[in-house]
Amino acid sequence: MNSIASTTHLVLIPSYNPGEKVFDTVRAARAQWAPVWVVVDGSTDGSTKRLEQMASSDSGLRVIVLPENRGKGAAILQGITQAAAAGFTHVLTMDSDGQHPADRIPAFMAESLQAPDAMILGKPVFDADAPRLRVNGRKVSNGWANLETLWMGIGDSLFGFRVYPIAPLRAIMEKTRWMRRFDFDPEAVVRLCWAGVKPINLPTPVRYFSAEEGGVSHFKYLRDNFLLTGMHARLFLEFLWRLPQLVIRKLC
Ligand SMILES: Nc1nc2c(ncn2[C@@H]2O[C@H](COP(=O)(O)OP(=O)(O)O)[C@@H](O)[C@H]2O)c(=O)[nH]1
Ligand SMILES: [Mg+2]
Repeated sequence: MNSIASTTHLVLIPSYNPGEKVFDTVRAARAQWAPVWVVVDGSTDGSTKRLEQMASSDSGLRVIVLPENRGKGAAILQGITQAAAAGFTHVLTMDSDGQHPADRIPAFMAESLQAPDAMILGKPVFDADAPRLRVNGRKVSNGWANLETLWMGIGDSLFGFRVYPIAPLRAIMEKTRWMRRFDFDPEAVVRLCWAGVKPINLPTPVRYFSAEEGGVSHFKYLRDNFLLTGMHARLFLEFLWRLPQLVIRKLC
């Protein structure tokens, strides 16, 4: 494989009952980059064994298996803790279900190598199949995230194709019990902005697959919108407390 090999930046793919698409997703990521780590989060769909088989013949691929499902953020925290222990400084997170474009990995990594203190955020470019409810729903989360950071430049609060500097992300996650499920992506960008990590946004195509095409989603509309609303309520209260400091930073 002619993928780019790195000792500082790795691709991290959290995975929970992802369906068939995960195998192509991992192959596509590996074609671009090494190492790629998959964190299997208590999957029960048989994907674990097949992923472990793939890793057994590929030194650029590692599969970390967690015994029970704890959520996307919890899986990412596991991954970045082990990545830091292995000497990595940055992770590119991407979904396991084929929605994110693996061919953008080198461009995101190059941007991060240029600006290692920044976070590189994908800004989704939706195809015609994207469900309107999801596209419009994220405008609400984006509005809150921009207010909570006084418009410091978050292009999209929910999109999971991103490069994070590991150290500040870990420090933030270790201080809270939240950010373990679908509240991970928006809370991470808001808190990293508060911590002074600058966002760089790159337009990124995102695909939506029908169930017949192998599309799988674990987003539950009521449960997860409830989680996201509670998260923005928490962040908004903390924002009020941080407001003087944020205004000073904005003006300087
Ligand atoms: N580790 C882990 N990852 C998850 C879990 N739920 C979702 N993910 C990851 O988050 C990505 C986005 O979730 P998904 O269910 O596809 O939501 P959607 O794309 O917003 O409809 C998935 O592709 C997985 O990579 C979970 O419970 N555990
Ligand atoms: Mg998805």
